[in-house]
This record gives sequence, structure tokens and C-alpha cells, in this order.
Amino acid sequence: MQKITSIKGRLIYDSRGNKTIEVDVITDNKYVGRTSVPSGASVGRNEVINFPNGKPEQCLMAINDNYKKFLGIDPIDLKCIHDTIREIDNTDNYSNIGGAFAFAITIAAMESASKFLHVPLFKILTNKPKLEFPIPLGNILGGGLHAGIGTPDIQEILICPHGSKSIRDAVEINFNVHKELCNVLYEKNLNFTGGRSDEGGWAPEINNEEALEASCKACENLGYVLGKDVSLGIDLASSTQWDPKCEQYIYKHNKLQLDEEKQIEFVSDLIERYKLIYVEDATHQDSFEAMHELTNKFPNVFITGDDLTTTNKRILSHAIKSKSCNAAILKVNQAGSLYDALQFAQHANENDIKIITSHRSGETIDSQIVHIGISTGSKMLKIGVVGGERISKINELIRLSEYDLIHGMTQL
Ligand code: 2PG
Ligand code: MG
Repeated sequence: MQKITSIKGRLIYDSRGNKTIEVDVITDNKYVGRTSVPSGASVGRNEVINFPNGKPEQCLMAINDNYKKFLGIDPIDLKCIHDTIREIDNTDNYSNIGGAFAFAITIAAMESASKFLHVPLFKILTNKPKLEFPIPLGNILGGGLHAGIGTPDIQEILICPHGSKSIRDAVEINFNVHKELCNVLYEKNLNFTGGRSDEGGWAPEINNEEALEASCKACENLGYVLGKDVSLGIDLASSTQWDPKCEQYIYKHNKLQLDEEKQIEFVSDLIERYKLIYVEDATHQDSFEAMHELTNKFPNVFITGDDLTTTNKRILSHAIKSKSCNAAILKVNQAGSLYDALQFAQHANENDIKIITSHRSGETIDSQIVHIGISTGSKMLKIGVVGGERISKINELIRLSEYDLIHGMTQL
């Protein structure tokens, strides 16, 4: 049996230049699993606490104080590692040690196990005989909390190359649309500087509709047929617009104020007008009923919960009962440990909720989420388009496409 022989934590920096935690878990003195922790800008209220009191230093201290409890454990025994973490912090939201502790140790342990066993990480995370490639979902235009003042209120416009036959095809389509959109934006707006959002999408000073029109135009210029070769998606991150005091969605740039009913009309209109295939957090994080209306109205669109479900199995159960989404984002650091996230994925799969494994807006060059996305049967992988911390994931997807263990692209 292999054993964890040492664990070392350190402070490093993420794509926003903020401090984060990196952990090395070493098995049998030589197999190094290394993981670092991403961070969100639009954070759901029910996510676990990433760092205690917002301080990565306190998380590092917790790792230094407790790492010996993991020595001697078989790194592939995810449940045992999770239970050991739970003996240290049994709070619902990991507020004592930080979800980052649970995230980093569980993923790094599984990576060291995969190195010991000489198999790719995705293989040890599942025993499913048939695996498929999730479709890479690329962020082509950013707004909201991911971009500067004056950019669209919609946080992300995404490209989904669902007509592709291969991963390479799919990622090239995403790059092409991203590049062509830049040309469209330059033509349209003399003030466009080529500036980009946190996730590499363009960040022009235009409103929501102009942004969606420009994105459609980029696809059409390239000869891609919307709804056939590619489709657009959006993440509205609606909790960032929702003002609970006046119970209105406030769209600063578009100078719109909408109540829940008008928001449903607004989103429905966007879905129909732009043939959207994917809509994330169409309404705010507590609006299970409004999300139900959209799920009911658009069974063929990915009506996706992110802040709504926060990779939390209990909340997902509620969303399933109230039929509030047909798809859900999986972000391991919303849940805490990899074990928590895999439990969520299993529950989603058992209830026909499509999984979209996702990066965070603040990332490092780690690429384990690609393996997690494949092993959980995710339909899409939301990993961005350009920028080193996004490319590292796309390139890992390209490498994994060499494995014939995985049978082609998932069909939507
Ligand atoms: C989201 C994510 C990732 P953040 O809202 O889906 O795109 O953003 O990491 O800021 O929560
Ligand atoms: Mg989101």
C-alpha cells in the first residue's frame, strides 16, 4: 500500500496577483501531487469559506498545524482523507480551516496517487467504463464583476462549439470566435482598447445587447451557423445585480431595473433572440421559483445553477425537488473537498442534472479540473479561452484527447 509521507503548504499568487495556497502531497517520498486554490469574484452566499477570515495565511497555518494527521494514509483513499479533514473542522462551511485546505489536500493527494499508479488522474476518480469529452465552453466577452466599469452587465458571454467532432476542432473554433470578436469590436467601437476581463474575454464599453449582437456577428463572419455549429451562452451572475431591499435587478450599464417577473421576460427574450443554448444564474441565488419557470419554459436550454446550487448536495436536492435547473456548475472550491464535490456530481448524475465543471475567475495554471470534468461525466467544461491560467487547462484537454479510453465528444 502506498502512503502519504509528507505534506507541504506554501503561499503563492493567482491570476489576479492575490495570495493563494499551494499544497504538495508526497507519497512514498517521491510521488508529488501539487494543487493550488482558485478564487471567485462573484461568490455565492452558500459557498464554503475559501480562507478563514479571508486570509490565506490562516489557512496555511492550519495546514502546518495539522498535516501530520494525514501521514500514513493511502492517498487514493479520498473518503479517509475527507474524514480526517472533517475531524479537524466539522463546520458546514469549513470556516475554521478554510475550504482551500480541504480543496488542496484532497486534490493533491489524488494526484500523488495517480503518479504512484502511473495512470492519469481522471481514471482514478471514476470507475465508469464509458467516458466522453465535455465540450469546452469559452468566455469570449466579459462584464459585471469580471471587467471594468462601462462593460456589459452580463458577466460572461460564452461560446459553445457543440457541432465539433473533436476536442481540437472545438478549441480552435473557440479561439477563432474570440479572435474574430476582437475584429468586430474594433470595427464597432473606436474606443475599444483590446482590454480583457478576468477570464480573458474582451471587455468593451458596450451594453448587453450590443455585446450579444457582436458575438453573433463574429460567429456569422466565420461561417458558423448559430444553433448548428456553435451556440452562445451567458452567465448573468444575477445575484450581483439583485438588490434584495427593493427586490429589483439593477442593470447599471443598460440603465434597467427589473422585478422578478420582468427578469424572466428579459432572459426569455435573450434566449429566443440569440438562440442561447446555455444560461447560468438567470435569476438570483434564492429564486428557485423563477428558475423553475425558465427550466420549464426552455427544456432544451442548459438552465444552469451556479450561485443557486453552489456545488452543495443539500441545495441541489432542493433545486431538483423544485425543478429549478436542468444543469449545475461544479466548482470544487465552492464545496470544499474533492470528496464533497464528487458526492454532488453523483447526486446530479442520478437525477439527470447536467454537470458543467468550471474554473474560477481567479485561477492558477493548475489543470486538474479537466480530469474532474471528464471523470464526473460533465457535459461542458467552463475553462475560458485565452490567458496562461486558461490555456493550461485547454492544453491539458488536448493532451487527454490522445487517450482512446475516452470515446469522442459528448452529444448535447
Ligand atoms: C462564475 C465564475 C466563473 P467567479 O460566476 O461562474 O466564471 O466566476 O469565479 O468569479 O465566481
Ligand atoms: Mg457563474
